[in-house]
Amino acid sequence: MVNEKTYIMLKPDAVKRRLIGEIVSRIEKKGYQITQAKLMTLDKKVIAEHYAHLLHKPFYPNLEAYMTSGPVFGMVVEGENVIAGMRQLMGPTNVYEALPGTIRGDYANNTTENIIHGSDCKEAATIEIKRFFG
Ligand code: YYY
Ligand code: MG
Repeated sequence: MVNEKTYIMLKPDAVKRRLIGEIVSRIEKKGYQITQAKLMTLDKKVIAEHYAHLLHKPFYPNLEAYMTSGPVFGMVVEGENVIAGMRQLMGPTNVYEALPGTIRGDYANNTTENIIHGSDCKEAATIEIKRFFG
C-alpha cells in the first residue's frame, strides 16, 4: 500500500461548463481524498512552466490561450496509488482514445480542451503541488 499525493486540475472548460461537482464526485466515489482545493486564474508564465515539455509543439499557442481563458480548479488528491489511479479515471490524452466511463471520454471532444490534468509521476506530482499550492 503506497499512499500518494497528486496534483489534479479541472481546466477552464470544466469550470465554464459547471462540471466541478460532477468530477469531484467521481474522485470522491473512487475513495480518494481531496486535501486542498482552490480556484485560480493562471497566467502565461505559470502555463509555460507547467507545460515546459510542450513549448516547442505547434499546438502550444492554442494550449496557452485555452489554459488562460478562465479559472481552473486545482486540487491535491491523496490515496493509495492515486497518481496512476487518477490517470486511469481521467483517460488518455488523445480524446479519441478516451473511452466512455473515463472523465475525458465522457466530457471532452477535443484533445486540447480535455477537461482535466493529473500529474503523470511522483516527481511531477511533487513539483506541481509546490507550483500551485506553495
Ligand atoms: O498529461 P496529459 O495532459 O494527458 O498530456 P500531455 O502530453 O502532458 O499534454 C498536456 C496537454 O497538452 C494535454 O492535456 C492537452 C494538450 N495537448 C494538445 O492540445 N494536443 C496534443 N496533441 C497533445 C497535448
Ligand atoms: Mg502531462
